[in-house]
Amino acid sequence: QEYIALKCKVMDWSARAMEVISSSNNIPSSADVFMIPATLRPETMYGQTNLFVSPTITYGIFKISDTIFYLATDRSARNMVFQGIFPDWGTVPKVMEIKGSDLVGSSVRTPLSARDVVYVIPMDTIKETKGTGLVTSVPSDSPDDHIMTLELFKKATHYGIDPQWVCQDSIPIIDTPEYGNLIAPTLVKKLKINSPKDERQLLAAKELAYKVGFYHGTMAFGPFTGMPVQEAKTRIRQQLLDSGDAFVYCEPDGVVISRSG
Ligand code: ZZB
Repeated sequence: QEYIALKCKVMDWSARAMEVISSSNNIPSSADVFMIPATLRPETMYGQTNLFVSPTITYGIFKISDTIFYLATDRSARNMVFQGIFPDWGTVPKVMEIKGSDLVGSSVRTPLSARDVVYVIPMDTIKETKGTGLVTSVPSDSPDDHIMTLELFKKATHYGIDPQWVCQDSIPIIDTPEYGNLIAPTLVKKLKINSPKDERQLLAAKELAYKVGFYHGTMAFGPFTGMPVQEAKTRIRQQLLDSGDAFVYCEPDGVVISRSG
């Protein structure tokens, strides 16, 4: 599986993350830390409105240089080691750990997004075993992201978050003949999905959104407006790689690398 790993620079840490990081003393205050969500849909990056972390995952922070650090799961870092992403081949340059729950409320800059700076919010259904364990929220085109956003806003107290962190406006970025320019909210309504726990319907909605978005979608935002998604996808992917805002991250299918880092 080939993901695009996006470099989202931390603009502000949550109070809790700030405490953990400054007490560890391993990251110079002048350094940039990037949270690294992994996506299969670079063409949707215009529509990012939040960044999801799992409150129950412990993430690692990895040193790229004296001034650049990446934040992702240990598991993804062990894969990155063999892909020339870290400075020394074969070595995981981990400098510290931080809990996902501590990251919530931080803010990051999101390359290409109409929103620019977005808040980090929690998502319980993130899998440790996939991607980098961070997910960029695109509620216009991802049914999972749309329903999680609604849930968090409705039950902010239960999730221990400030409702203002949850972005309420999906950005129309892809138009489809079948479901208009906000395919995820449309499918969530049509399939009567009420909560992130409606796993079966969410899976169906996701598959449909992937297919219709890719085969019938036309860009409705940004420099490739009017271009079919199939064509725009490779161009936007390349643009993100060329600008240095993203890198390719590959995951061996079904293989678990168990070497400890
Ligand atoms: C932005 C985005 C925009 C995504 C969209 C999807 C869609 P898949 O589809 O199951 O193979 N993701 C990435 N890592 C994780 C994780 N660890 N746990 C849970 N979800 C994860 O997985 C790939 C997609 O699932 C990724 O692409 C990411 O969300 C999320 F408009 O990134 B995506 C119809 C889907 N649309």
